[in-house]
Amino acid sequence: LKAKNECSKCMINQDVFERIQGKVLTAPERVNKRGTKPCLFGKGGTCCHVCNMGPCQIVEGVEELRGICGATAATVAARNFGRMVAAGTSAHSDHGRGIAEVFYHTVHGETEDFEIKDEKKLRMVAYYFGLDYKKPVKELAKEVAVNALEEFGKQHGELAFIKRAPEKRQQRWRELGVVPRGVDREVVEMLHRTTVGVDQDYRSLLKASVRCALADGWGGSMLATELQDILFGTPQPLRAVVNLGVLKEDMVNVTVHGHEPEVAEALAIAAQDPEIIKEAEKVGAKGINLAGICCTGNEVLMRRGIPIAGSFVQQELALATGAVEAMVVDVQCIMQNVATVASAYHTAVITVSDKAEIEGAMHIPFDHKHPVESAKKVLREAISRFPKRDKNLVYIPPNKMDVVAGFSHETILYILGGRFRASYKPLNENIINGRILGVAAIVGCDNFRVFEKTHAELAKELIANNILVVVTGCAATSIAREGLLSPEAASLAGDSLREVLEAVGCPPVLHMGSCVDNSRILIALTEMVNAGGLGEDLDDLPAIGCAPEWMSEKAVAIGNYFVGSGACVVFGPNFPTEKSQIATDYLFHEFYHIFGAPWVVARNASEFANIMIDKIKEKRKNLGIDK
Ligand code: NFS
Repeated sequence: LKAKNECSKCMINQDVFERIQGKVLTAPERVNKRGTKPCLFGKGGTCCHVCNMGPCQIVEGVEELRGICGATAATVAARNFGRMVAAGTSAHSDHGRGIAEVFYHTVHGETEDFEIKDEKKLRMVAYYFGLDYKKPVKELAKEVAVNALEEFGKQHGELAFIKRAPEKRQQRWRELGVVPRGVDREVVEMLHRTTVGVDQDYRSLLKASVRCALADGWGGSMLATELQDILFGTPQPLRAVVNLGVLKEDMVNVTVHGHEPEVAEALAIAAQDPEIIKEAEKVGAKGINLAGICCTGNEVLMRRGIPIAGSFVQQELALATGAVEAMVVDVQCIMQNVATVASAYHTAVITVSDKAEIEGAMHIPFDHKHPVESAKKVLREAISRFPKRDKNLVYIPPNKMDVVAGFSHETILYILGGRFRASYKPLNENIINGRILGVAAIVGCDNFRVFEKTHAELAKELIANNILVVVTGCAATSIAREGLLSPEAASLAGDSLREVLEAVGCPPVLHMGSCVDNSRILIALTEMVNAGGLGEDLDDLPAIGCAPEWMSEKAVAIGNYFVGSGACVVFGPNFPTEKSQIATDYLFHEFYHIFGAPWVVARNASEFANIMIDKIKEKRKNLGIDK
């Protein structure tokens, strides 16, 4: 708690902490109780637990401290890194498969609740699948659905969206033998390679981890984004509000937490049903207030302008307001403790996915063929809890912030290029003439072990240096809380960037969506290459990515597909292979020669900023535009 009686991390007033202290134990307290130092072997990647002779904690360069099987620290670190990439890829890609199934049900008439909202995108995706994209929509959509599902189980050839990368990048991948064949195949192969006694060369393991990660970025995640856009609409800039202050005292508050937008979309439709509103009014509420948490929050913020109550680190606090009737969770990033916190209030934690149940939560299985019916069941449960709300326990912090979100790469085309000249050319021109120094992505999680506001401080530093910033995931929410996602924040930008932003009226930090939507950034970067003047491949661009507070394995997969695609990635405050200098050097130096981009680590906001600005300047120099 800082001087302002406010947690610098999640901006929650001291009153909330005092109220919940002793009542429920939350993650920040757990961090304190556990001490601040986690196991260094585990943290640095050199604890090997893939067989029953261990776990072996390995010290690099000490012969007697190799694994029982003889595994070196580099092998173990590379193996653990590969396993993180495989797990991360599986998560976002299974999300992609989930949405592909919803898409299949919808276009085969098995659910009437959803429909095709973006026909243009449907035809674009069909084109990449090699289909006759001019066919009537209904017929084409069925073929796209089948092809999308097949991408996951394909055994040979190349993933369809690989063709979307710049030609030169595709060539490099083919020469290196890292083009993903099928999403599931790459995940399974990575897991196989890393079981005891299989791939034991850190170089081979790390190279293979790129193939697996590319299956996420240019495969599962990209499919998720595109199919969601076709089904629920491609985001366009809209105004919305974030932070816990979006919860309402006089309404039934339902937070949607997790990742797949299907459930949240169905809840949004059901919440507008006059019958449901009447039921809410009957118990004395003014209606249903939906609010997002984590990436589900980002999905419905981007498409519907539904407010976000909180990022990953705020999920327990949303419940501790005492004002939430139900927290609906699907998959990913849901802390088990939400069930415990909820049990101290009248709140129901409702799991809806067959893949994710939580002890102490209520399970209402989601019927994918009748999503809105299922959503109504969930809302009725929430409504039934409203009369049980204890007013004495309710405290909704006033903190909330206006944002503009919804910057899909398609809308960036229009905003920067104008209605009649939709292209990334104007952006490239502004980069070439030096008004914009480059582009930086701040992505990934927020993390209870990071005590500074790294995201916002970094974003401020970058825009002050005329770097255009794009954000996704919980990083986006934490930057949004600080007011950087509004056009007014352009005043914090350097002079020349501000001029550009004011001309088009957009914020200096562009919210591009959830974590699967990092695929939008891959496409935006590719469009920059295609627009000309900034080289021929992604590694030529003055662009860089970072995840300053990464926590999930998904972030490692994301970072790895960006590096494999040619964009340097800075991670912090620690790196998962750190206890092996050899494996880390390979990722930090050798990857630069192989993929044209290295991994880097930074510890705090100013270190991040310095590294990122320097790297962008280096690229400008290589392009000969460093006047
Ligand atoms: Ni991304 Fe979404 Fe947030 Fe991290 Fe978790 S919500 S997929 S993993 S914590 S950004």
